[in-house]
Amino acid sequence: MITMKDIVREDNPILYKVAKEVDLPASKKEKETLKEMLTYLKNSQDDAIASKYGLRPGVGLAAPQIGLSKRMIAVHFQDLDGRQYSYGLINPKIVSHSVEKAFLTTGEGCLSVDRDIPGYVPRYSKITVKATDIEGNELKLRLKDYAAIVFQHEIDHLNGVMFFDHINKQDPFAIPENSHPIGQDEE
Ligand code: SB7
Ligand code: NI
Repeated sequence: MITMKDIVREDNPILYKVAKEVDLPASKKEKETLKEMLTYLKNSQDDAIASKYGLRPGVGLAAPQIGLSKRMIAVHFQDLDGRQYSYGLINPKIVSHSVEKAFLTTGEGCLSVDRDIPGYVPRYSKITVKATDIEGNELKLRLKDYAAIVFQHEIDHLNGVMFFDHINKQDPFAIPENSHPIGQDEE
């Protein structure tokens, strides 16, 4: 079972490397790891299990965050309209994106970062992602707003990019160009 002791922190160079493509079909071990990553997310969102094992709640997890430099991510969350997203994905790729951006009014956090880093993180408001799921099916997902933000946070981890890399250093709460807020005060 994956717990916080398995999660590498921001001082680990693996988080700043470009992760390797997974050869398809994925191995049994790679698929098991991806299932474990998804289980971490589900467990972390169950109050009883999370408090028993000291899990920080997470909506996504990328393989480099457990010390594995391979292009695999897991996501498990509901968007603001209540739509459930639960996927383990191999070699996810953003194949197109909007010009328009979006940002969470609360900023972002990361399981690999043990401190609050305030500021808006500009993301594309719409993306199309192609990936292979755990069963080996090719998927094409059209995502917007909150869902698009979560997927971009995870895919960034595969490219050695952290959420704080996107925050405006001069003015962390400057409204990004061409963007709309997501969260309490949206629309
Ligand atoms: C806020 C949090 C996340 C994504 C987008 C906005 C995920 C946090 C958990 N992770 O560290 C996953 O990489
Ligand atoms: Ni993260």
